Amino acid sequence: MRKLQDNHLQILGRQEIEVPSWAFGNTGTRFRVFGQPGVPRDTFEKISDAGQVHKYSGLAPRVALHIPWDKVSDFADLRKHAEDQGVALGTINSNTFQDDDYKLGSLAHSDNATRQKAIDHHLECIDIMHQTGSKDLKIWLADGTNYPGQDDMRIRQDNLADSLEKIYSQLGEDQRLVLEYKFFEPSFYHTDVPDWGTALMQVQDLGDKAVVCLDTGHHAQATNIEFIVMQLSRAQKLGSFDFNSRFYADDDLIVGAADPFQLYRIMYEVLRAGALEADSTVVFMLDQAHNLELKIPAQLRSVLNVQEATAKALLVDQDALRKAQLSGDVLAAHDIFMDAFSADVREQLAEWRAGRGLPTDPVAAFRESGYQETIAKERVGGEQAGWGA
Ligand code: PSV
Ligand code: MN
Repeated sequence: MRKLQDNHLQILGRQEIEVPSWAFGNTGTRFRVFGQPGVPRDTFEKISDAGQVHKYSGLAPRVALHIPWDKVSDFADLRKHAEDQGVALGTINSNTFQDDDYKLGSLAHSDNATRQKAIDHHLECIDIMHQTGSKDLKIWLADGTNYPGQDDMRIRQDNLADSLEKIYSQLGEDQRLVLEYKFFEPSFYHTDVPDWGTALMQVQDLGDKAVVCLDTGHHAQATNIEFIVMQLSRAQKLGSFDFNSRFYADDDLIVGAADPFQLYRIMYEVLRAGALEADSTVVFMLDQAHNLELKIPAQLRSVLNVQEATAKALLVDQDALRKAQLSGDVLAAHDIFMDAFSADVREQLAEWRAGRGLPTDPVAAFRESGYQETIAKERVGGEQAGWGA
């Protein structure tokens, strides 16, 4: 069985996976949101919970925020609180999908006043980024239509380009605009940014500081996502990942739970793209909702799943693989690729953790810590955070 070598361990040592603040709040389906005791009542408590994920895994040093859900009166205070918990504030996600004014769209809207409101929201997000020290402004739009003829798709695409240009022009020197696509939902007929091709065209028109976010749950069944990773990287527009897994649509389940083999294939193309190199600018993030399971251990499981898939991808004997490919030996090439996937890296990763003063089993260590019981006891009263807060 192939074993992780020093150079692999070095790469694993610098892996960082951002966790989303919204993973710690109450969520559910459109039928029901189930509450859990101890769920945060404000952004500060969400950050404290996120700090636990990093404390036990050593993999999650940043927390992504969603505006306005995570708006606080003093972001300097929040930044300091994050530092005290051993983490930093990361990607700022805008939100133009929960306001009546955006019923028919936001940045692509045909009405200029509504469009301006959405642009202004993004400028506010940029202001916040200056206070939090965040580098990325991530934009996912619910814009689209439900019925053929409802609006002019072409004009909307031009409107979107114009809105993005206005936002892009206000970015700071080291800030980026990251455009996320999703093939449907909440719109069912057409979506204004439905696929990587549209996202790529839009960001290519903007400039170097505009890149694409690939959310693994945002594709049709059987889409070859690793191909998209490769293609965006060739275009130098692979900006970030929202990791999660799906059985049907945008399920937002634990990454690697539905299809560990797909996650491995994605991480292999990530590796091939140089996105695990020290100078890479690609950001890795989770975008998940934990409706039934406890949230902190679920986030821990998720970052560990990404690490495990990465370790397996690192085990691919790339020289042997290329040789087999060039000689046209289909089965040998496939065997080499599968061999790394079949390797059990869990023991080596546990050793790696022990060497860094981390618990060999982070989920068990968290469970034994008593943190979950403490927050359940202490966080009473007030309104729990959830979808939309
Ligand atoms: C949309 O489904 C999405 O994936 C976007 O990333 C949002 O920011 C996130 O969910 C949370 O609403
Ligand atoms: Mn997402």
